[in-house]
Amino acid sequence: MSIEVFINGQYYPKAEAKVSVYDHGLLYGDGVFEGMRSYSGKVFRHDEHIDRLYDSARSILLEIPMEKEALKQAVNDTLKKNNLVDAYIRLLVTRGAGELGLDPAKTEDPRIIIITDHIKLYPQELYDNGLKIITAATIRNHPAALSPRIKSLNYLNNIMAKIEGIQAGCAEALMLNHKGEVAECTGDNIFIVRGGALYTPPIDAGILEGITRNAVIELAEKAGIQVHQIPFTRYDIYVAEECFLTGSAAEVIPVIEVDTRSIGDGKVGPITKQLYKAFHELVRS
Ligand code: PXG
Repeated sequence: MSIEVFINGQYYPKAEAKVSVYDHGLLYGDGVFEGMRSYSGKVFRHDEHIDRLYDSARSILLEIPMEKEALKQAVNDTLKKNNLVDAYIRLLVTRGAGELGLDPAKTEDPRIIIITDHIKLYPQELYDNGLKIITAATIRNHPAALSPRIKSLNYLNNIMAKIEGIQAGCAEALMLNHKGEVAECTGDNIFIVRGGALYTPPIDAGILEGITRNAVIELAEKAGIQVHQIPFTRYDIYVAEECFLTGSAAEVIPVIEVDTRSIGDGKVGPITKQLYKAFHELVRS
């Protein structure tokens, strides 16, 4: 059976799920999105994702023509319609179609699109043995230009860095902020371990407030691991004992090399393993 895609209350087979070429989401990247996961039929941290979507939309003056509860229900219905239990969900809201020109007032009828499918960002081998990453020359968007807290349909900033990573033979790339501090990776937040404590950049380092990041912070604190959300530089990563990334698609994935430096002893560390295990238990509970 083909995947059925939700667009503004109707379902369309994957091949027929289309929007106008005049949609400002396509013309200008004008819109917002969420990438979420369901486990055993339940969307992980559904409310948090929905809240972040509405906050992204509010900050770009885009009014989502649907109540939060109804949208949540539509996500669950779309999963059911596709008989998916362990799935990836791409929820997006475009500004809608209209005349050419940047002015959002030229558009009407935002498109609400729900795609439920599968995603596999990294092969299992990388979860077992860890990822190698490099620092991209492309810095993360300056928060005064476009806040990295907005999950907008314009991901070119991250895509430019991702290309740099791929060209260097790495599946992910680290991005710094305009101050030269560590921000995040192209589609994942970053954590390091030093002296048995966990460090991750604060939100005002210019990052997306990852929902997986927040879940891992809670799990660490519950396990009695100290968590510090403070700015740090690449130096701190190079001398760290462990490093890992978090994201809805990636979940928790170890990093064993950054900019050709082995992290710790170059093997997946014990705290990374502990939090990986705790995260998998959490999403399946
Ligand atoms: N930083 C950025 C820039 C992201 O795009 C994260 C951090 C992690 O946030 P969450 O809330 O997911 O823990 C993201 C999320 C994809 C894909 O299709 C990307 C993300 C999530 C899901 C799918 O590559 N990035």
